[in-house]
Amino acid sequence: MPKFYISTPIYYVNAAPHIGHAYTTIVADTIKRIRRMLGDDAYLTTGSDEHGQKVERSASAAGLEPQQFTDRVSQAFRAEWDELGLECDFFRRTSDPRHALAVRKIFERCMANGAIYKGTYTGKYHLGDEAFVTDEEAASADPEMITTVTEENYFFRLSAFQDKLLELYESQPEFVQPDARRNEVMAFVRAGLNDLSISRSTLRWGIPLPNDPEHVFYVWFDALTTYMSAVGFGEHDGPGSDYERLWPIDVHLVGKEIVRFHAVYWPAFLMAAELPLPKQVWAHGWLIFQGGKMSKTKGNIVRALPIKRVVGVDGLRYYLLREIVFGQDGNFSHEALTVRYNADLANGIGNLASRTSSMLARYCDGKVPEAVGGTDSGGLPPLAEICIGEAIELYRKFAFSKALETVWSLLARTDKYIVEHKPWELARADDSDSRIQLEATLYNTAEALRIACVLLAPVIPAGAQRIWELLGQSGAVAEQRLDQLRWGGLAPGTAVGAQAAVYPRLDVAKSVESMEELEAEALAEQAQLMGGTPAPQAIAIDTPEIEIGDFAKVDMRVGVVRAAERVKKSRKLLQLSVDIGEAEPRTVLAGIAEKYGPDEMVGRRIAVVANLKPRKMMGQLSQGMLIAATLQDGEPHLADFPAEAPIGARLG
Ligand code: ME8
Repeated sequence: MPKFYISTPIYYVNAAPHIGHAYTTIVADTIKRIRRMLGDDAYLTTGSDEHGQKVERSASAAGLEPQQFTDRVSQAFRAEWDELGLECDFFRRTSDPRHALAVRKIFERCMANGAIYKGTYTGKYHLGDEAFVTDEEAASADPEMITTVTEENYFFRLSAFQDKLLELYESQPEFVQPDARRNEVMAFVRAGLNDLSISRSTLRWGIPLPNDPEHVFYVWFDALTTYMSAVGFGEHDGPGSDYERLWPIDVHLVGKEIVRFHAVYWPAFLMAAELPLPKQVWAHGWLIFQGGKMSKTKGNIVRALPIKRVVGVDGLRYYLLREIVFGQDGNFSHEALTVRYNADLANGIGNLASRTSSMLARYCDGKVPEAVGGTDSGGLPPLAEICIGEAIELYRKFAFSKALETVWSLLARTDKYIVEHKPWELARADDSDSRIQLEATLYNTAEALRIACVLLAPVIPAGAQRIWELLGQSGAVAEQRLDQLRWGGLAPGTAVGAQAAVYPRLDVAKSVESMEELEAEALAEQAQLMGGTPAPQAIAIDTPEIEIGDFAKVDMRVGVVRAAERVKKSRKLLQLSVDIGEAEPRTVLAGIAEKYGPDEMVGRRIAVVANLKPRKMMGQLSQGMLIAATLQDGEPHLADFPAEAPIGARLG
């Protein structure tokens, strides 16, 4: 059986999981399911990227040791993938000692081949990407993210690999995909490569270098190696091992912002270590929300679990794969997601499934009839065969949206076929010719549905399994082979399953509201996850220094709460009407309802950030933020003022 091995990036633990992470992991899970249904022995690896300065900083902000902090956040990622039903075979943490074995082994091989040297380097450094950048890149980056670093480091001789890398992209055009990303990578390499700093002596939270334990590996040399350590490289990598069976990997699936690390650094490291290269790096686009790429700093983040709780895993998966053209950026919207769910899942395949099963129950004693003789098959058998071929080909190219369109064309044709043949009239007509026609019509309908169901199993696994059972099929639909799917596989006489709504229709407005509500709660829970309980020792303030001008940008005012009420169905949110001396009081939503009741709030003088960009929560614009401290108990403690504090006075 051919093997197939795919990875997602390993996610940083300095942010809790959001839908951008879920997107890549869902797509990777879908690809794995497709490959398995094409007969491959398919594996998926993911994990968490836990070393580095940012994590050290986040851990200390949470009052935890880096290991404790990363244990907690890494577990949140793992739990998220479980709850979304994603079938990850390997989850590798960079803080796992087994991972260190792999990093050291690659390093030693690179060293033995002369690709590593110790030197001093001064350069512009991007704090967000944790990488040295060119002057040009520094100029176009957020200036706050750029700093100058001089250090004695170990360097990887990346500059020596320019020709070999270009040869790789030329000889294997599929190595970086899609083509736009390949061109970008090639232009970057053609422009000349700088050597790469791969160690730090100023950092403790990392893997010590085997030859110089004062240094720890820095970021990409460490992180990229996970794809190999996950399958045992450096630990059990001899004959018969997972490593031997699965490496080289077939696809690294990544977001487009990290394509360079995967398509330039990584193959260069492996070339230097004389190890087999990945077969492909596939870089997808970004989910855009509220006008930008989601980011913790911008606060424009959406989480996957609140969505799953309202539209189910299939609703989320279907939307991401159907609505967003894979490879391109795509806007995320709760409303578009729900509308899509209703149109294609509830009214589309869900409705066809319940119509089909109820007609089989009513007219055929709950059994699949024979399709002998009888009626015109409405072109369904050849259309189904074409769809099978096309969907498989499109799936292989990761053109998910088009593949789904193809399957929906079969579903639409089947709906039309029912309307044209009116089984209800044939059933009433009580003659043998009508009976034959009725049975043939229902057979063709059920068979088209079965084929669509198998084709869709990688994308909407839960609903596909329900439809499978509704059609009386045994076992798991996921065990079916896409490439062996043919018209006519439905056996006459099969007893169909009990009827059930596969995808109940949703009220769009209410569903969006529930998702936003759950989102606000998830946000508060995740803030707690990241914030944690401070350890009892003295805290160290190690946030970067700012200029007075930076502070002056934040306009904080004394306000008084004029009215307060709980936000319906939310445990955490209070809606406040806050007077900061403007003509009209503002509406501010605050996640404090578990600590403060509405009555306690009215008349209270509080500190409000008055120039924060308004944020929509639960369909309402929140026009400010209250200042509160989170102490050991994890609860918010409001900063407040005595009654004589003048309303509207500026803090600072
Ligand atoms: O970059 N849209 O980790 P990370 C689509 N640790 N995908 C998104 C997204 C969005 N808005 N936001 C995040 C790292 N992603 C490194 C990787 S790999 C050896 C080390 C997804 O936590 C996308 O896959 O910042 C992106 O590449 C990844 O999350 C970045 O995750």
